[in-house]
Amino acid sequence: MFKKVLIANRGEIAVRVIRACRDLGISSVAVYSDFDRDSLHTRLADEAYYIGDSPATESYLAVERILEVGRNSGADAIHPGYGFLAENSSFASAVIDSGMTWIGPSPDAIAAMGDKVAARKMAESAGFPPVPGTLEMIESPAEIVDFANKYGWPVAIKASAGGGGKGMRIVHSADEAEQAFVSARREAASYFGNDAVYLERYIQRPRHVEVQVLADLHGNAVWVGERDCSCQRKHQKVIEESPCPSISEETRKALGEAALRLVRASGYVSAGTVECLVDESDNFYFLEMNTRIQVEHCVTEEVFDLDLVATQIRIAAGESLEISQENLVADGHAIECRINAEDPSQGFMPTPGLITAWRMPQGPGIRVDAGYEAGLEVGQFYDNLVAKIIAHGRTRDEARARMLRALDETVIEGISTNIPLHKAILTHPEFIEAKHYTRFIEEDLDLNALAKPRPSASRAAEALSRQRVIVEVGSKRFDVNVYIPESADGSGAGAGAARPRTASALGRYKPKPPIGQQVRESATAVPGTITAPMQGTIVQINVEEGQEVSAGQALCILEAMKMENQISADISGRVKEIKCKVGDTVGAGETLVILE
Ligand code: MV4
Repeated sequence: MFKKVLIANRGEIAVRVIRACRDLGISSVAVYSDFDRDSLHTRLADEAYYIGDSPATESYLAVERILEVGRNSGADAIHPGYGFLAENSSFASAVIDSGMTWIGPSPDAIAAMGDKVAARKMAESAGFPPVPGTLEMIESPAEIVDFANKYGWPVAIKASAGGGGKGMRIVHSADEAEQAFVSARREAASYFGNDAVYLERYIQRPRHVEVQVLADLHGNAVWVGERDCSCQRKHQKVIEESPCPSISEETRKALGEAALRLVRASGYVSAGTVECLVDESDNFYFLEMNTRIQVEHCVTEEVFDLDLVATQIRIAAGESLEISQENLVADGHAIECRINAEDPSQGFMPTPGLITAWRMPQGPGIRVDAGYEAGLEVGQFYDNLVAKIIAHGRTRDEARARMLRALDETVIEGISTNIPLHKAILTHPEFIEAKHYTRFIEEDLDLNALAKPRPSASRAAEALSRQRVIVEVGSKRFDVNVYIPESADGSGAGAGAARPRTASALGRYKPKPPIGQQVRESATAVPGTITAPMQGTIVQINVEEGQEVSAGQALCILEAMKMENQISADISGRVKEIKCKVGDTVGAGETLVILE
Protein backbone atom coordinates (compact mmCIF):
# COMPACT_ATOMS: atom_id res chain seq x y z
CA MET A 1 0.00 0.00 0.00
CA PHE A 2 1.07 3.59 -0.59
CA LYS A 3 2.67 5.51 2.28
CA LYS A 4 1.77 8.97 1.03
CA VAL A 5 -0.80 10.24 -1.47
CA LEU A 6 -0.99 13.73 -2.97
CA ILE A 7 -4.50 15.02 -3.64
CA ALA A 8 -4.56 17.31 -6.69
CA ASN A 9 -7.87 18.94 -5.83
CA ARG A 10 -9.74 21.14 -3.35
CA GLY A 11 -13.11 21.42 -1.64
CA GLU A 12 -15.27 18.52 -0.59
CA ILE A 13 -13.66 15.92 -2.85
CA ALA A 14 -10.17 16.71 -1.51
CA VAL A 15 -11.58 16.28 2.00
CA ARG A 16 -13.22 13.00 0.92
CA VAL A 17 -9.92 11.61 -0.43
CA ILE A 18 -8.03 12.73 2.72
CA ARG A 19 -10.56 10.74 4.77
CA ALA A 20 -10.08 7.62 2.63
CA CYS A 21 -6.29 7.97 3.02
CA ARG A 22 -6.60 8.25 6.78
CA ASP A 23 -8.85 5.17 6.92
CA LEU A 24 -6.20 3.26 4.97
CA GLY A 25 -3.32 4.51 7.12
CA ILE A 26 -1.91 6.59 4.27
CA SER A 27 -0.41 10.01 4.87
CA SER A 28 -2.09 12.78 2.81
CA VAL A 29 -0.58 15.74 0.99
CA ALA A 30 -2.79 18.70 0.08
CA VAL A 31 -2.01 21.40 -2.46
CA TYR A 32 -3.65 24.80 -2.16
CA SER A 33 -4.02 28.13 -3.92
CA ASP A 34 -3.87 31.58 -2.39
CA PHE A 35 -7.61 31.53 -1.93
CA ASP A 36 -7.51 28.16 -0.15
CA ARG A 37 -4.72 28.95 2.30
CA ASP A 38 -7.17 28.47 5.20
CA SER A 39 -9.55 26.02 3.61
CA LEU A 40 -10.73 22.75 5.08
CA HIS A 41 -8.71 20.45 2.82
CA THR A 42 -5.54 22.47 3.47
CA ARG A 43 -5.94 22.07 7.22
CA LEU A 44 -7.15 18.46 7.25
CA ALA A 45 -4.29 16.93 5.25
CA ASP A 46 -1.14 15.72 7.01
CA GLU A 47 0.94 18.11 4.91
CA ALA A 48 -0.04 20.99 2.66
CA TYR A 49 1.87 22.90 -0.02
CA TYR A 50 1.13 26.25 -1.62
CA ILE A 51 1.04 25.93 -5.41
CA GLY A 52 -0.01 29.33 -6.75
CA ASP A 53 -2.54 32.05 -7.34
CA SER A 54 -6.27 31.63 -6.92
CA PRO A 55 -7.24 31.13 -10.59
CA ALA A 56 -7.20 27.37 -11.25
CA THR A 57 -4.84 27.78 -14.21
CA GLU A 58 -2.23 29.08 -11.73
CA SER A 59 -2.81 26.38 -9.11
CA TYR A 60 -5.06 23.31 -9.43
CA LEU A 61 -4.30 23.08 -13.17
CA ALA A 62 -0.59 23.91 -12.82
CA VAL A 63 0.76 20.48 -13.76
CA GLU A 64 4.45 21.23 -13.15
CA ARG A 65 3.87 22.76 -9.72
CA ILE A 66 1.78 19.78 -8.61
CA LEU A 67 4.30 17.24 -9.89
CA GLU A 68 7.09 19.13 -8.14
CA VAL A 69 5.18 18.98 -4.83
CA GLY A 70 4.57 15.27 -5.45
CA ARG A 71 8.28 14.61 -5.90
CA ASN A 72 9.48 16.90 -3.08
CA SER A 73 6.99 15.58 -0.54
CA GLY A 74 7.83 11.97 -1.33
CA ALA A 75 4.29 11.08 -2.41
CA ASP A 76 3.93 7.60 -3.96
CA ALA A 77 0.74 8.39 -5.79
CA ILE A 78 -1.60 11.18 -6.94
CA HIS A 79 -5.38 11.18 -6.61
CA PRO A 80 -6.99 13.76 -8.91
CA GLY A 81 -10.55 13.83 -7.47
CA TYR A 82 -13.02 15.08 -10.11
CA GLY A 83 -12.80 18.13 -12.37
CA PHE A 84 -9.48 19.99 -12.80
CA LEU A 85 -6.93 17.40 -14.04
CA ALA A 86 -8.97 14.25 -13.34
CA GLU A 87 -9.64 13.44 -17.00
CA ASN A 88 -6.48 14.89 -18.46
CA SER A 89 -4.57 11.97 -20.00
CA SER A 90 -1.34 14.00 -20.40
CA PHE A 91 -1.36 14.75 -16.68
CA ALA A 92 -1.93 11.06 -15.89
CA SER A 93 1.05 10.22 -18.15
CA ALA A 94 3.21 12.90 -16.53
CA VAL A 95 2.42 11.52 -13.06
CA ILE A 96 3.49 8.05 -14.18
CA ASP A 97 6.62 9.42 -15.91
CA SER A 98 7.54 11.16 -12.65
CA GLY A 99 7.67 7.76 -10.97
CA MET A 100 4.41 8.11 -9.04
CA THR A 101 1.26 6.01 -9.34
CA TRP A 102 -1.80 7.55 -10.95
CA ILE A 103 -4.92 6.68 -8.97
CA GLY A 104 -7.22 6.24 -11.92
CA PRO A 105 -7.54 4.48 -15.26
CA SER A 106 -4.68 4.35 -17.76
CA PRO A 107 -3.93 7.51 -19.76
CA ASP A 108 -5.01 5.57 -22.87
CA ALA A 109 -8.41 4.76 -21.36
CA ILE A 110 -8.89 8.41 -20.33
CA ALA A 111 -8.01 9.59 -23.85
CA ALA A 112 -10.20 6.96 -25.53
CA MET A 113 -13.26 7.83 -23.44
CA GLY A 114 -12.57 11.56 -23.73
CA ASP A 115 -13.05 11.26 -27.46
CA LYS A 116 -16.82 10.81 -27.47
CA VAL A 117 -16.93 9.54 -31.05
CA ALA A 118 -14.27 6.90 -30.26
CA ALA A 119 -16.15 5.97 -27.08
CA ARG A 120 -19.40 5.48 -29.03
CA LYS A 121 -17.59 3.15 -31.42
CA MET A 122 -16.10 1.21 -28.55
CA ALA A 123 -19.51 0.86 -26.85
CA GLU A 124 -21.07 -0.30 -30.11
CA SER A 125 -18.41 -2.97 -30.61
CA ALA A 126 -18.76 -4.09 -26.96
CA GLY A 127 -22.49 -4.71 -27.50
CA PHE A 128 -23.69 -1.63 -25.60
CA PRO A 129 -25.76 0.31 -28.14
CA PRO A 130 -24.91 4.02 -28.10
CA VAL A 131 -27.66 6.63 -28.59
CA PRO A 132 -28.55 6.21 -32.28
CA GLY A 133 -26.38 8.61 -34.23
CA THR A 134 -23.17 8.95 -36.20
CA LEU A 135 -20.04 6.93 -35.41
CA GLU A 136 -17.89 9.50 -37.18
CA MET A 137 -17.64 13.27 -36.89
CA ILE A 138 -19.78 15.18 -39.39
CA GLU A 139 -18.40 17.61 -41.96
CA SER A 140 -21.44 19.51 -43.22
CA PRO A 141 -24.98 20.60 -42.31
CA ALA A 142 -26.26 18.38 -45.13
CA GLU A 143 -25.36 15.37 -42.99
CA ILE A 144 -27.77 16.64 -40.32
CA VAL A 145 -30.62 16.70 -42.82
CA ASP A 146 -29.69 13.24 -44.18
CA PHE A 147 -29.60 11.91 -40.63
CA ALA A 148 -33.00 13.42 -39.79
CA ASN A 149 -34.51 11.97 -42.97
CA LYS A 150 -33.53 8.57 -41.64
CA TYR A 151 -34.26 8.99 -37.90
CA GLY A 152 -36.56 12.03 -37.70
CA TRP A 153 -36.25 15.40 -35.91
CA PRO A 154 -35.04 16.66 -33.52
CA VAL A 155 -31.34 15.90 -33.80
CA ALA A 156 -28.68 16.66 -31.17
CA ILE A 157 -25.27 18.01 -32.27
CA LYS A 158 -22.58 17.23 -29.72
CA ALA A 159 -18.87 18.03 -29.45
CA SER A 160 -16.61 15.00 -29.71
CA ALA A 161 -14.17 16.54 -27.23
CA GLY A 162 -17.03 17.74 -25.01
CA GLY A 163 -19.17 15.71 -22.69
CA GLY A 164 -21.81 16.32 -20.06
CA GLY A 165 -23.98 18.09 -22.62
CA LYS A 166 -21.66 21.12 -22.81
CA GLY A 167 -22.05 22.71 -26.21
CA MET A 168 -24.99 20.45 -27.16
CA ARG A 169 -27.33 21.90 -29.83
CA ILE A 170 -30.81 20.63 -30.57
CA VAL A 171 -31.91 21.01 -34.20
CA HIS A 172 -35.64 20.82 -34.94
CA SER A 173 -35.79 21.30 -38.69
CA ALA A 174 -33.71 21.54 -41.89
CA ASP A 175 -33.70 25.36 -41.87
CA GLU A 176 -32.01 25.40 -38.44
CA ALA A 177 -29.30 22.94 -39.53
CA GLU A 178 -26.77 25.29 -41.12
CA GLN A 179 -26.68 27.81 -38.28
CA ALA A 180 -26.65 25.14 -35.56
CA PHE A 181 -23.80 23.32 -37.30
CA VAL A 182 -21.68 26.47 -37.60
CA SER A 183 -22.28 27.63 -34.03
CA ALA A 184 -21.82 24.13 -32.53
CA ARG A 185 -18.45 23.85 -34.28
CA ARG A 186 -17.37 27.34 -33.23
CA GLU A 187 -18.34 26.66 -29.63
CA ALA A 188 -16.59 23.26 -29.65
CA ALA A 189 -13.41 24.89 -30.99
CA SER A 190 -13.43 27.62 -28.36
CA TYR A 191 -14.42 25.44 -25.37
CA PHE A 192 -12.52 22.26 -26.12
CA GLY A 193 -9.91 23.31 -28.69
CA ASN A 194 -11.36 20.77 -31.13
CA ASP A 195 -14.23 21.50 -33.50
CA ALA A 196 -15.21 17.87 -34.20
CA VAL A 197 -18.96 17.35 -33.76
CA TYR A 198 -21.22 14.32 -34.21
CA LEU A 199 -24.96 13.64 -34.25
CA GLU A 200 -27.38 11.78 -32.03
CA ARG A 201 -31.09 11.29 -32.31
CA TYR A 202 -32.64 13.58 -29.70
CA ILE A 203 -34.33 11.29 -27.20
CA GLN A 204 -37.57 12.81 -25.89
CA ARG A 205 -38.12 12.80 -22.14
CA PRO A 206 -35.13 10.61 -21.31
CA ARG A 207 -33.93 9.62 -17.86
CA HIS A 208 -30.22 9.91 -17.10
CA VAL A 209 -29.06 6.66 -15.52
CA GLU A 210 -25.43 5.77 -14.86
CA VAL A 211 -23.73 2.55 -13.84
CA GLN A 212 -20.88 2.52 -11.31
CA VAL A 213 -18.12 0.09 -12.24
CA LEU A 214 -14.95 -1.09 -10.53
CA ALA A 215 -12.18 -3.04 -12.23
CA ASP A 216 -8.80 -4.11 -10.89
CA LEU A 217 -5.44 -4.83 -12.55
CA HIS A 218 -6.06 -8.59 -12.41
CA GLY A 219 -9.07 -8.80 -14.70
CA ASN A 220 -11.77 -8.67 -12.00
CA ALA A 221 -14.65 -6.28 -12.63
CA VAL A 222 -18.01 -5.59 -10.99
CA TRP A 223 -20.85 -3.11 -11.44
CA VAL A 224 -22.05 -1.47 -8.26
CA GLY A 225 -25.65 -0.63 -9.04
CA GLU A 226 -26.78 2.47 -10.86
CA ARG A 227 -27.67 6.06 -10.09
CA ASP A 228 -30.50 8.14 -11.45
CA CYS A 229 -29.38 11.70 -12.22
CA SER A 230 -32.45 12.88 -14.14
CA CYS A 231 -32.83 15.92 -11.92
CA GLN A 232 -30.53 18.41 -13.64
CA ARG A 233 -30.40 22.06 -14.51
CA LYS A 234 -28.30 23.33 -17.40
CA HIS A 235 -26.51 19.95 -17.49
CA GLN A 236 -25.58 20.28 -13.84
CA LYS A 237 -26.87 17.44 -11.69
CA VAL A 238 -28.87 18.72 -8.75
CA ILE A 239 -30.19 15.57 -7.04
CA GLU A 240 -28.96 12.01 -7.58
CA GLU A 241 -30.23 8.74 -6.18
CA SER A 242 -29.56 5.04 -6.11
CA PRO A 243 -31.12 2.70 -7.10
CA CYS A 244 -32.86 4.24 -10.13
CA PRO A 245 -36.53 4.31 -9.04
CA SER A 246 -38.04 3.98 -12.50
CA ILE A 247 -36.51 0.94 -14.22
CA SER A 248 -37.44 -2.72 -13.94
CA GLU A 249 -35.17 -5.29 -12.29
CA GLU A 250 -34.68 -6.78 -15.74
CA THR A 251 -33.55 -3.48 -17.28
CA ARG A 252 -31.27 -2.84 -14.31
CA LYS A 253 -29.51 -6.17 -14.79
CA ALA A 254 -29.19 -5.70 -18.55
CA LEU A 255 -27.74 -2.22 -17.97
CA GLY A 256 -25.15 -3.49 -15.51
CA GLU A 257 -24.13 -6.34 -17.76
CA ALA A 258 -23.79 -4.02 -20.76
CA ALA A 259 -21.56 -1.71 -18.69
CA LEU A 260 -19.40 -4.67 -17.68
CA ARG A 261 -19.04 -5.73 -21.33
CA LEU A 262 -17.72 -2.25 -22.11
CA VAL A 263 -15.29 -2.37 -19.16
CA ARG A 264 -13.97 -5.77 -20.28
CA ALA A 265 -13.77 -4.90 -23.98
CA SER A 266 -11.84 -1.69 -23.26
CA GLY A 267 -9.58 -3.17 -20.57
CA TYR A 268 -10.70 -0.43 -18.21
CA VAL A 269 -9.15 -0.36 -14.70
CA SER A 270 -10.19 1.70 -11.62
CA ALA A 271 -13.58 3.19 -10.70
CA GLY A 272 -15.61 4.51 -13.61
CA THR A 273 -19.13 5.52 -14.57
CA VAL A 274 -21.02 4.50 -17.69
CA GLU A 275 -23.69 7.11 -18.44
CA CYS A 276 -26.84 6.15 -20.32
CA LEU A 277 -30.08 7.66 -21.50
CA VAL A 278 -33.17 5.58 -20.84
CA ASP A 279 -36.20 6.30 -23.02
CA GLU A 280 -39.90 6.07 -22.20
CA SER A 281 -40.00 2.37 -23.19
CA ASP A 282 -37.04 1.50 -20.91
CA ASN A 283 -34.63 1.17 -23.86
CA PHE A 284 -31.21 2.27 -22.70
CA TYR A 285 -28.38 3.75 -24.75
CA PHE A 286 -24.72 4.45 -24.03
CA LEU A 287 -24.08 8.20 -23.66
CA GLU A 288 -20.48 8.45 -22.45
CA MET A 289 -18.08 7.03 -19.90
CA ASN A 290 -16.58 9.12 -17.12
CA THR A 291 -13.12 7.98 -16.13
CA ARG A 292 -13.09 9.50 -12.64
CA ILE A 293 -14.77 9.30 -9.25
CA GLN A 294 -17.97 11.33 -9.53
CA VAL A 295 -19.55 13.92 -7.27
CA GLU A 296 -22.52 11.60 -6.72
CA HIS A 297 -20.48 8.49 -5.81
CA CYS A 298 -21.75 8.78 -2.22
CA VAL A 299 -25.27 7.47 -2.94
CA THR A 300 -23.69 4.25 -4.23
CA GLU A 301 -21.46 4.05 -1.15
CA GLU A 302 -24.49 4.33 1.13
CA VAL A 303 -26.63 1.64 -0.51
CA PHE A 304 -23.75 -0.80 -1.04
CA ASP A 305 -21.87 -0.04 2.21
CA LEU A 306 -18.69 0.34 0.20
CA ASP A 307 -15.91 2.93 0.16
CA LEU A 308 -15.40 3.68 -3.53
CA VAL A 309 -12.50 6.10 -2.98
CA ALA A 310 -10.61 3.63 -0.76
CA THR A 311 -11.31 0.94 -3.38
CA GLN A 312 -9.86 3.18 -6.11
CA ILE A 313 -6.71 3.60 -4.02
CA ARG A 314 -6.45 -0.16 -3.31
CA ILE A 315 -6.88 -0.95 -7.01
CA ALA A 316 -4.12 1.53 -7.94
CA ALA A 317 -1.86 -0.12 -5.34
CA GLY A 318 -2.37 -3.43 -7.14
CA GLU A 319 -4.81 -5.13 -4.77
CA SER A 320 -7.47 -7.50 -6.08
CA LEU A 321 -11.14 -6.57 -5.73
CA GLU A 322 -12.50 -8.37 -2.68
CA ILE A 323 -16.13 -7.98 -3.66
CA SER A 324 -17.99 -10.38 -5.90
CA GLN A 325 -21.00 -9.51 -8.03
CA GLU A 326 -23.36 -11.84 -6.08
CA ASN A 327 -22.62 -9.99 -2.84
CA LEU A 328 -23.41 -6.59 -4.29
CA VAL A 329 -27.04 -6.16 -3.27
CA ALA A 330 -28.46 -2.68 -2.74
CA ASP A 331 -29.58 -2.02 0.84
CA GLY A 332 -32.43 0.46 0.71
CA HIS A 333 -32.26 3.79 -1.09
CA ALA A 334 -30.03 6.87 -0.98
CA ILE A 335 -30.58 10.42 -2.23
CA GLU A 336 -27.97 13.17 -2.56
CA CYS A 337 -28.67 16.91 -2.68
CA ARG A 338 -25.90 19.15 -3.99
CA ILE A 339 -25.87 22.31 -1.89
CA ASN A 340 -24.67 25.12 -4.14
CA ALA A 341 -23.86 28.75 -3.36
CA GLU A 342 -26.47 30.23 -5.69
CA ASP A 343 -29.83 31.93 -5.45
CA PRO A 344 -32.61 30.01 -7.23
CA SER A 345 -35.02 32.92 -6.74
CA GLN A 346 -32.59 35.21 -8.66
CA GLY A 347 -32.07 33.08 -11.74
CA PHE A 348 -29.52 30.88 -9.93
CA MET A 349 -27.09 33.76 -9.64
CA PRO A 350 -23.89 32.55 -7.95
CA THR A 351 -23.52 33.94 -4.45
CA PRO A 352 -19.90 34.08 -3.39
CA GLY A 353 -19.28 35.48 0.06
CA LEU A 354 -18.27 34.81 3.61
CA ILE A 355 -20.04 31.95 5.37
CA THR A 356 -21.01 33.51 8.68
CA ALA A 357 -22.99 30.61 10.13
CA TRP A 358 -22.89 26.92 9.25
CA ARG A 359 -24.69 24.02 10.90
CA MET A 360 -24.88 20.69 9.12
CA PRO A 361 -27.68 18.18 9.70
CA GLN A 362 -27.22 15.04 11.76
CA GLY A 363 -29.22 12.03 12.87
CA PRO A 364 -30.31 8.68 11.42
CA GLY A 365 -29.48 8.08 7.79
CA ILE A 366 -27.71 11.40 7.17
CA ARG A 367 -24.20 11.89 5.80
CA VAL A 368 -22.61 15.22 4.90
CA ASP A 369 -19.54 15.66 2.68
CA ALA A 370 -18.63 19.34 2.83
CA GLY A 371 -15.76 21.49 1.68
CA TYR A 372 -16.56 24.53 3.81
CA GLU A 373 -17.41 25.66 7.33
CA ALA A 374 -18.22 28.93 9.11
CA GLY A 375 -15.61 31.63 8.66
CA LEU A 376 -14.58 30.42 5.20
CA GLU A 377 -15.31 32.31 2.05
CA VAL A 378 -16.86 30.95 -1.14
CA GLY A 379 -14.92 32.59 -3.95
CA GLN A 380 -15.51 33.27 -7.60
CA PHE A 381 -12.65 31.06 -8.74
CA TYR A 382 -14.05 27.55 -8.36
CA ASP A 383 -17.39 25.75 -8.66
CA ASN A 384 -20.23 26.62 -6.33
CA LEU A 385 -20.70 23.25 -4.59
CA VAL A 386 -20.33 23.84 -0.86
CA ALA A 387 -21.67 20.56 0.55
CA LYS A 388 -23.44 17.34 -0.33
CA ILE A 389 -26.15 15.98 1.92
CA ILE A 390 -26.83 12.27 1.49
CA ALA A 391 -29.88 10.60 3.03
CA HIS A 392 -30.17 6.82 3.30
CA GLY A 393 -33.35 4.92 4.19
CA ARG A 394 -34.92 1.51 3.78
CA THR A 395 -37.13 2.89 1.03
CA ARG A 396 -37.04 5.87 -1.31
CA ASP A 397 -39.79 7.52 0.73
CA GLU A 398 -37.85 7.10 3.95
CA ALA A 399 -34.71 8.56 2.35
CA ARG A 400 -36.78 11.46 0.99
CA ALA A 401 -38.34 12.20 4.40
CA ARG A 402 -34.92 12.08 6.05
CA MET A 403 -33.54 14.45 3.42
CA LEU A 404 -36.35 16.93 4.04
CA ARG A 405 -35.64 16.74 7.77
CA ALA A 406 -31.93 17.28 7.11
CA LEU A 407 -32.54 20.28 4.83
CA ASP A 408 -34.69 21.84 7.56
CA GLU A 409 -31.89 21.37 10.08
CA THR A 410 -29.25 22.90 7.85
CA VAL A 411 -28.18 26.47 8.60
CA ILE A 412 -25.96 28.31 6.12
CA GLU A 413 -25.76 32.09 6.44
CA GLY A 414 -23.82 34.79 4.65
CA ILE A 415 -24.39 33.22 1.23
CA SER A 416 -27.56 32.07 -0.51
CA THR A 417 -27.97 28.39 -1.28
CA ASN A 418 -30.25 26.21 -3.37
CA ILE A 419 -31.82 24.56 -0.31
CA PRO A 420 -35.25 26.10 -1.14
CA LEU A 421 -34.99 24.50 -4.59
CA HIS A 422 -34.24 21.08 -3.06
CA LYS A 423 -37.27 21.33 -0.79
CA ALA A 424 -39.49 22.24 -3.76
CA ILE A 425 -38.17 19.31 -5.81
CA LEU A 426 -38.43 16.74 -3.02
CA THR A 427 -42.07 17.65 -2.32
CA HIS A 428 -43.16 17.86 -5.97
CA PRO A 429 -45.55 15.05 -7.08
CA GLU A 430 -43.46 14.39 -10.22
CA PHE A 431 -40.36 13.75 -8.12
CA ILE A 432 -42.27 11.80 -5.47
CA GLU A 433 -43.57 9.49 -8.19
CA ALA A 434 -40.12 9.47 -9.90
CA LYS A 435 -41.61 10.78 -13.15
CA HIS A 436 -39.29 13.77 -13.51
CA TYR A 437 -37.63 14.23 -16.86
CA THR A 438 -35.32 16.48 -18.82
CA ARG A 439 -36.96 19.86 -18.31
CA PHE A 440 -38.47 19.18 -14.88
CA ILE A 441 -36.72 22.00 -12.99
CA GLU A 442 -37.29 24.63 -15.68
CA GLU A 443 -40.87 23.72 -16.58
CA ASP A 444 -42.55 22.05 -13.64
CA LEU A 445 -41.27 24.04 -10.70
CA ASP A 446 -42.37 27.54 -9.80
CA LEU A 447 -38.91 29.01 -9.16
CA ASN A 448 -40.28 32.48 -8.45
CA ALA A 449 -42.30 31.08 -5.59
CA LEU A 450 -39.23 29.68 -3.87
CA ALA A 451 -38.75 31.04 -0.39
CA LYS A 452 -36.29 33.88 -0.41
CA PRO A 453 -33.24 33.01 1.63
CA ARG A 454 -33.30 34.45 5.12
CA PRO A 455 -31.60 37.79 5.70
CA SER A 456 -27.96 36.91 5.57
CA ALA A 457 -25.68 37.30 8.54
CA SER A 458 -23.25 39.32 6.44
CA ARG A 459 -25.94 41.92 6.05
CA ALA A 460 -26.39 41.71 9.81
CA ALA A 461 -22.66 42.05 10.33
CA GLU A 462 -22.68 45.34 8.47
CA ALA A 463 -25.60 47.29 9.70
CA LEU A 464 -27.79 45.09 11.85
CA SER A 465 -27.22 43.32 15.08
CA ARG A 466 -29.11 40.11 15.67
CA GLN A 467 -30.72 39.27 18.97
CA ARG A 468 -32.15 35.87 19.68
CA VAL A 469 -35.22 36.26 21.79
CA ILE A 470 -37.43 33.61 23.29
CA VAL A 471 -41.05 34.73 23.12
CA GLU A 472 -44.01 32.97 24.67
CA VAL A 473 -47.33 33.58 23.01
CA GLY A 474 -50.32 32.01 24.74
CA SER A 475 -47.76 29.91 26.63
CA LYS A 476 -46.35 28.54 23.35
CA ARG A 477 -42.62 29.05 22.99
CA PHE A 478 -41.19 30.79 19.91
CA ASP A 479 -37.49 31.17 19.18
CA VAL A 480 -37.28 34.51 17.33
CA ASN A 481 -34.41 36.36 15.63
CA VAL A 482 -34.71 40.11 15.98
CA TYR A 483 -32.53 42.29 13.74
CA ILE A 484 -31.79 45.64 15.35
CA PRO A 485 -29.91 48.47 13.62
CA GLU A 486 -26.52 48.84 15.22
CA SER A 487 -27.15 52.50 16.02
CA ALA A 488 -30.23 51.55 18.01
CA ASP A 489 -28.46 48.64 19.67
CA GLY A 490 -26.17 50.92 21.63
CA SER A 491 -23.43 48.35 22.09
CA GLY A 492 -21.91 49.07 18.72
CA ALA A 493 -20.65 45.52 18.66
CA GLY A 494 -22.86 44.24 15.86
CA ALA A 495 -23.91 40.68 15.24
CA GLY A 496 -20.76 39.28 16.75
CA ALA A 497 -22.00 40.33 20.15
CA ALA A 498 -25.45 38.86 19.63
CA ARG A 499 -24.03 35.40 19.11
CA PRO A 500 -20.46 34.25 18.90
CA ARG A 501 -19.64 33.00 15.44
CA THR A 502 -19.09 29.30 15.18
CA ALA A 503 -15.63 29.73 13.74
CA SER A 504 -14.42 31.99 16.50
CA ALA A 505 -15.47 29.28 18.91
CA LEU A 506 -13.00 27.13 17.01
CA GLY A 507 -10.42 29.77 17.73
CA ARG A 508 -9.39 30.36 14.16
CA TYR A 509 -11.79 32.83 12.68
CA LYS A 510 -10.07 35.64 10.83
CA PRO A 511 -12.46 38.19 9.43
CA LYS A 512 -11.98 38.79 5.73
CA PRO A 513 -13.90 41.36 3.76
CA PRO A 514 -16.85 39.47 2.38
CA ILE A 515 -16.79 39.56 -1.39
CA GLY A 516 -19.98 39.58 -3.34
CA GLN A 517 -22.39 40.30 -0.54
CA GLN A 518 -21.64 43.61 1.02
CA VAL A 519 -21.81 45.94 -1.89
CA ARG A 520 -24.77 44.23 -3.50
CA GLU A 521 -26.78 44.87 -0.40
CA SER A 522 -25.62 48.34 0.43
CA ALA A 523 -25.65 49.71 -3.12
CA THR A 524 -28.76 51.75 -3.68
CA ALA A 525 -29.79 51.15 -7.25
CA VAL A 526 -29.37 54.25 -9.40
CA PRO A 527 -31.37 53.76 -12.62
CA GLY A 528 -28.99 53.53 -15.55
CA THR A 529 -25.93 52.81 -13.41
CA ILE A 530 -25.23 49.16 -14.09
CA THR A 531 -23.14 47.51 -11.37
CA ALA A 532 -21.63 44.06 -10.98
CA PRO A 533 -23.94 41.94 -8.81
CA MET A 534 -20.97 39.85 -7.66
CA GLN A 535 -17.23 39.61 -8.01
CA GLY A 536 -16.24 38.07 -11.31
CA THR A 537 -14.53 38.47 -14.66
CA ILE A 538 -15.94 40.32 -17.67
CA VAL A 539 -15.90 37.81 -20.55
CA GLN A 540 -17.97 39.65 -23.15
CA ILE A 541 -19.23 43.18 -23.85
CA ASN A 542 -22.19 43.39 -26.20
CA VAL A 543 -22.63 47.14 -26.62
CA GLU A 544 -20.65 50.21 -27.61
CA GLU A 545 -20.63 53.71 -26.21
CA GLY A 546 -23.32 55.81 -27.86
CA GLN A 547 -25.49 52.80 -28.71
CA GLU A 548 -29.23 52.88 -27.97
CA VAL A 549 -30.38 50.00 -25.76
CA SER A 550 -33.72 48.89 -24.40
CA ALA A 551 -34.54 47.77 -20.88
CA GLY A 552 -33.63 44.11 -20.40
CA GLN A 553 -31.09 44.10 -23.24
CA ALA A 554 -27.84 42.23 -22.50
CA LEU A 555 -24.92 44.62 -21.97
CA CYS A 556 -22.13 42.28 -20.96
CA ILE A 557 -21.39 38.87 -19.50
CA LEU A 558 -19.79 38.46 -16.09
CA GLU A 559 -18.31 35.07 -15.30
CA ALA A 560 -18.19 33.92 -11.69
CA MET A 561 -17.86 30.41 -10.29
CA LYS A 562 -17.76 28.87 -13.75
CA MET A 563 -21.18 30.39 -14.53
CA GLU A 564 -21.89 33.11 -17.06
CA ASN A 565 -24.19 35.87 -15.83
CA GLN A 566 -25.87 38.21 -18.24
CA ILE A 567 -25.81 41.82 -17.10
CA SER A 568 -28.79 43.65 -18.58
CA ALA A 569 -29.92 47.24 -18.97
CA ASP A 570 -32.40 48.30 -16.27
CA ILE A 571 -33.73 51.19 -18.36
CA SER A 572 -34.02 52.03 -22.04
CA GLY A 573 -31.56 54.68 -23.17
CA ARG A 574 -28.14 55.37 -24.62
CA VAL A 575 -24.83 53.87 -23.48
CA LYS A 576 -22.99 56.85 -22.02
CA GLU A 577 -19.91 55.09 -20.74
CA ILE A 578 -18.49 51.57 -20.56
CA LYS A 579 -16.28 51.34 -17.50
CA CYS A 580 -14.96 47.81 -17.97
CA LYS A 581 -13.26 45.75 -20.65
CA VAL A 582 -13.09 42.07 -21.48
CA GLY A 583 -10.74 40.31 -19.07
CA ASP A 584 -11.28 42.76 -16.18
CA THR A 585 -11.83 41.32 -12.73
CA VAL A 586 -14.54 43.42 -11.13
CA GLY A 587 -15.76 43.57 -7.56
CA ALA A 588 -19.36 43.41 -6.42
CA GLY A 589 -21.01 46.80 -6.79
CA GLU A 590 -18.42 48.12 -9.22
CA THR A 591 -19.96 50.24 -11.98
CA LEU A 592 -19.75 48.51 -15.36
CA VAL A 593 -21.88 50.61 -17.70
CA ILE A 594 -23.62 53.96 -17.41
CA LEU A 595 -26.82 54.54 -19.39
CA GLU A 596 -28.55 57.85 -19.94
C1 MV4 B 1 -29.28 14.00 -24.60
C2 MV4 B 1 -30.66 14.24 -24.39
C3 MV4 B 1 -31.51 13.80 -25.36
N1 MV4 B 1 -31.05 13.18 -26.49
N2 MV4 B 1 -28.86 13.39 -25.73
C4 MV4 B 1 -26.35 15.10 -22.07
C5 MV4 B 1 -25.56 15.24 -20.87
C6 MV4 B 1 -26.48 15.34 -19.72
N3 MV4 B 1 -26.13 16.43 -18.88
C7 MV4 B 1 -27.86 15.46 -20.31
N4 MV4 B 1 -27.74 15.23 -21.68
C8 MV4 B 1 -28.75 14.96 -22.53
N5 MV4 B 1 -28.36 14.37 -23.69
C9 MV4 B 1 -29.74 13.01 -26.65
N6 MV4 B 1 -29.30 12.41 -27.77
C10 MV4 B 1 -31.06 14.88 -23.20
C11 MV4 B 1 -30.11 15.26 -22.27
C12 MV4 B 1 -30.59 15.95 -21.09
C13 MV4 B 1 -31.18 15.25 -19.99
C14 MV4 B 1 -31.29 13.87 -19.96
C15 MV4 B 1 -31.86 13.22 -18.89
C16 MV4 B 1 -32.36 13.94 -17.79
C17 MV4 B 1 -32.25 15.31 -17.79
C18 MV4 B 1 -31.65 15.99 -18.87
C19 MV4 B 1 -31.53 17.38 -18.86
C20 MV4 B 1 -30.97 18.03 -19.92
C21 MV4 B 1 -30.50 17.31 -21.04
